[in-house]
Amino acid sequence: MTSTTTTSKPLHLYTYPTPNGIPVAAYLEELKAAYPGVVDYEATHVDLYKGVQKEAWFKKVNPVGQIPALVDYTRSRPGDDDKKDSDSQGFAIFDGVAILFYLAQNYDKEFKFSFNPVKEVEEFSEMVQWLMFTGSGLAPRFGECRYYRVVAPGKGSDHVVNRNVELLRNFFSVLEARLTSRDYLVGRGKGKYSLADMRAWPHIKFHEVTGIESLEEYPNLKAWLERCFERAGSKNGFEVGKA
Ligand SMILES: N[C@@H](CCC(=O)N[C@@H](CS)C(=O)NCC(=O)O)C(=O)O
Repeated sequence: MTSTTTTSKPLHLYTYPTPNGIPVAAYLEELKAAYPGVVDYEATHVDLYKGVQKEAWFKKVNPVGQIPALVDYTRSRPGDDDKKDSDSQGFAIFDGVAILFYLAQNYDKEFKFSFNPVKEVEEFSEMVQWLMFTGSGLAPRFGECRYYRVVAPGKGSDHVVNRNVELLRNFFSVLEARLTSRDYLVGRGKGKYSLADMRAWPHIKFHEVTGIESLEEYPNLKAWLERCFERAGSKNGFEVGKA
């Protein structure tokens, strides 16, 4: 893979099945099933272990050089409308949460997996809060724990390794408490499966690589993970972007 692919599908996802990549694939799968004939996409595997994400062609899609990234071929970048260059075709979005919001705004008009920011002000705000919780807390802490355990074992002091696991456990406990008497993180009653859940569950799914080997002490979290993962969209999304 040395360049972006022009496809017949309106949306093209560049990804790898990591906890940051899976939420976008899972959402696209949910949207595809919920809006048949309206939402469709193709996916390209970006080989993170070969450094494909740092190649020049990919950095035109995501200047940060990371997955996930999405190109929407039904739109163009502001200012690019008159360009003929194929590089300028499509509107590119980087960062998992930004992509989820973009898809919600443009492809989930009935708020099936989101909340109406005007009519459901509190729910929408809570969804943003849990998205931020994962994006700025759970995900980076997960990354640190995995790094010292899988990528660079023995390179971190016991203090650093233990502190990261302790902080991650705290995030697990926050989720455990939130999920008391609820099925999903946000929504009235028992809640509704939304972006907030989609962004978070893949991190919990991979808990073993962080050093938290069992979820037995987090029964609500464990049940929620099973509930989220039993969805076809989750199972399909989990496979997207594999080599
Ligand atoms: N904040 C970003 C983080 C993305 C991220 O960390 N992606 C990782 C994979 S999970 C990646 O591409 N790593 C390869 C690299 O940084 O070179 C997001 O949520 O999209």
